[in-house]
Amino acid sequence: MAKKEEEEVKLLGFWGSPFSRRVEMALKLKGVPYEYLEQDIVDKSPLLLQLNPVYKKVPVLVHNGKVLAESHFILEYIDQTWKNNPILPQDPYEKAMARFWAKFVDEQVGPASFRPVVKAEKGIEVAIKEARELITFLEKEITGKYFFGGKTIGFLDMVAGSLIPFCLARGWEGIRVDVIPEEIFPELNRWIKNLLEIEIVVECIPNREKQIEHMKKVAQRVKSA
Ligand SMILES: N[C@@H](CCC(=O)N[C@@H](CS)C(=O)NCC(=O)O)C(=O)O
Repeated sequence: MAKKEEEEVKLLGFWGSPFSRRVEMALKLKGVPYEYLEQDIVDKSPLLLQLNPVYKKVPVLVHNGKVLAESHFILEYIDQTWKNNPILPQDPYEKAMARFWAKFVDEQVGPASFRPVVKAEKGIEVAIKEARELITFLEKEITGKYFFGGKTIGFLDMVAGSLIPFCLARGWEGIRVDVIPEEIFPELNRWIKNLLEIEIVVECIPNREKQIEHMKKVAQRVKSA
């Protein structure tokens, strides 16, 4: 019998990047072995620039010579290539909604949650209020559900789960800005606890102290830009 050809899966990522971490979650959930190539996202490697000349960002996935960028598309590619443990819902409406909320998380919730620390032009209080107004939509979405994906983690859990538990819920320790306190967002905090029961999620969450130091540097870099 012909031996199945070895698959080549490489991931260019950065330890503190939620976009990289969600791709690792997906690969781990599918049980796909991969080689991880840690990248410097400030002083970028020739390899990163060569593989992602358009955005010059991580994550980049290389599968048998095929190169993919942008985490949402990478997650979809992984889901369609390795069919076990589905990530996206099969139902067309549910699938569209998972994509809708994932886009909302990355384009709205993420930047708004960083604004209180890095670019609070209208002041920290206003920036926190604006971020919380957006997060309220997610609080409503997760109410009554174990995960956004139902009983098991799915697309939106990976997208939101790579951003919220270690960026927002860590409360910007050291800077003392808590965007998502339990009193205001009990359902999301319950969801975070559910996520933390999943081994592959925990494996993908960066070290707390390292993350806090990193976020302080990011805030400084953005402020002085
Ligand atoms: N939309 C992209 C965002 C990726 C992204 O922002 N990656 C950051 C790391 S967290 C990066 O590589 N930044 C380098 C830069 O902005 O030059 C995705 O979903 O993959």
